[in-house]
Amino acid sequence: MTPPLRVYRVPHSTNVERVALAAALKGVTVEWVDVDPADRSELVRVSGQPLAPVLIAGTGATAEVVCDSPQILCWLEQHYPQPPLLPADPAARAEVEIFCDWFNRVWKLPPNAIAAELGKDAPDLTAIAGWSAGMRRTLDLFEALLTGRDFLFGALSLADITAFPFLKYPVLGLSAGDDERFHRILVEHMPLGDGYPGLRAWVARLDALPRA
Ligand SMILES: N[C@@H](CCC(=O)N[C@@H](CS)C(=O)NCC(=O)O)C(=O)O
Repeated sequence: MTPPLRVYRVPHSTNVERVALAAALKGVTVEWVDVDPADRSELVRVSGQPLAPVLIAGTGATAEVVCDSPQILCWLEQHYPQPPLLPADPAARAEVEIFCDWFNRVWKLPPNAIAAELGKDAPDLTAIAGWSAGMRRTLDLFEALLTGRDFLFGALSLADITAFPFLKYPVLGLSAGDDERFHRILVEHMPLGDGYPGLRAWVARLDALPRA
């Protein structure tokens, strides 16, 4: 019997949505454990850190605990290889892996920096304007990647799953009940105007996919 797969989540979480998308595409049933964002004690108890998502595979002393959404996506890909979310061709696979790494370690920094700055008593508006301009510039990169193709690297992959929960904000706006500063920043600092048809169509395509 397949051991139960539990995933701890908080509401409106971008990183949780990555896991929900990948699990649904792979037909994996997830037992969601809802965590109150104001009380992370259960997350800390099960994983030693306060951030969601956390995946727990199995039960008891042999249970595997995986933190950090990129690690969880990797775990799902290894344990549930079908359908693959990484290309079989090594060069194409490396391109997707490099994109995901860039997205997680570089692209995410400006919106996080803006959120931290806005939390200060006297935010540095010049610094915010610089980070904001950097975010807007990346919109052109995503639009270019989507030229003549439906997904960022051709076929649906971890690149799309990794980026969509963040890039959906300027297209879809905030969902009901979502008042997170970080999400508002994603809406406000990536204005699309009348442009970015490829990005808009891609967001609609991804949003139509199931969630576990
Ligand atoms: N690198 C982690 C980041 C996880 C993370 O930041 N999770 C957010 C929800 S999307 C969270 O729990 N934030 C804690 C907080 O807002 O207090 C991942 O990709 O899973």
